[in-house]
Amino acid sequence: MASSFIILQCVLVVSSVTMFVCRAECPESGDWERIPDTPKYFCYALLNISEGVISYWDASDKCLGMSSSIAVIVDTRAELNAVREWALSRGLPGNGESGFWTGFVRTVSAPENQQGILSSRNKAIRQNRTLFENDFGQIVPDELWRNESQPGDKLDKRDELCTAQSYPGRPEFLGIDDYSCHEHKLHYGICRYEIPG
Ligand SMILES: [Ca+2]
Repeated sequence: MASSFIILQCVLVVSSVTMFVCRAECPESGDWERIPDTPKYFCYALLNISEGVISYWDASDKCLGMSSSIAVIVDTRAELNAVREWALSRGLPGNGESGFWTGFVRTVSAPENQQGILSSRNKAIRQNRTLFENDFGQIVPDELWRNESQPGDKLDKRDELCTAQSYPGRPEFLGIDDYSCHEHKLHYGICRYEIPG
């Protein structure tokens, strides 16, 4: 359980009222770090880059195994940029399309039919931003999408249910895109851990 890894730092505060003030920290096991310009109750860890790119489901599973964390999610574009810059500083390759998975997933699949045709209904599903949610059922904030043509710019056999920050070394590509969760173009993983409040 995550709680077994929590370290409580307690300090004795002597003032008009004497008390102990305790502050939770990042999990002790693993390379967890705080990232400047992100909420102070989150810790982040970059999954092993040397293992190469992985599927979203692998990234999500690995995070779950690390203090019950999740594939990174953010609330704002500025926060996404802070995570991007931190990951680059920790060894995330910045020279290609592969970046890092974000924990927003489309809840409804929209494949082509057996004849390889995408129905207008499924095309609309792919382009429906409100169908992409995080683990807490929160819809992707609009400002996180990379540009107006995301999601659902690919209308082929790939049903792109997962999301990632791609081209991490290119600031002009800041924002998330939809990708197939497990094939074609894969990404690296970043886990986010929430310090219990
Ligand atoms: Ca896309």
